[in-house]
Amino acid sequence: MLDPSTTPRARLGRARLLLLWTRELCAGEPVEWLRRAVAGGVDIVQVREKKMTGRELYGATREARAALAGTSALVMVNDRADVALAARADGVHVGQDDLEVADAVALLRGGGLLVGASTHSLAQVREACAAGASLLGFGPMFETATKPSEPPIGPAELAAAVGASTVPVFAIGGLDAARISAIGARRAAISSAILRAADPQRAAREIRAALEANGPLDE
Ligand code: TZP
Ligand code: MG
Repeated sequence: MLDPSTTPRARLGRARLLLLWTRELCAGEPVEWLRRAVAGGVDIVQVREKKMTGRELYGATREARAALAGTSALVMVNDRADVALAARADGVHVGQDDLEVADAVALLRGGGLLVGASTHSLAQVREACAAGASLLGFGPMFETATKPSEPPIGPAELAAAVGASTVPVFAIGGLDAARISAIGARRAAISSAILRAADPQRAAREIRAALEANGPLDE
């Protein structure tokens, strides 16, 4: 577990494991699953709720913040910069169909918030870095029921993305500990393999160990 007193940016530099938290995917009570996952080694929680209204997403984000108070976990909000600001989250995560990275940065950086961006190609990695993104998701590495629409990307592209990026890159899409070992990822963003687990703390711990076994972080 990281020190909660350090800045979000410093914590991001050492972060390995990002959890996409979606309540309906949890195999048990969602806030308990969140707490247990963070106890197992999750560094960043992205509140990802595609079906919620803005007010509900605000409520879920506040709930995550309250549940994780006293831990060093960062809390980010998927899609909605306004909700991230209102709920005093640590940042927002935007995809290729959301606000542009530069606009999210312009809105949020004054408050010191982080802007994460989803990328699916080297060109998008370079573009997001140039626009001021603080962290990137890159994938999908494997097919996943969580986001069925995109074709998988191979491990060689992941290595190229990490090399091209000026900010931390989190591999995403259908990952578990074995697949992380197979593709050599040092950082990952994960939903099902933790939230669907009977023991989310153990799942997070095993995934984190696989990430660490792939080598040290550059940042
Ligand atoms: N973007 C690409 S794959 C994905 C997102 C949001 C979902 C990751 O979830 P899982 O269940 O770990 O495959
Ligand atoms: Mg989005």
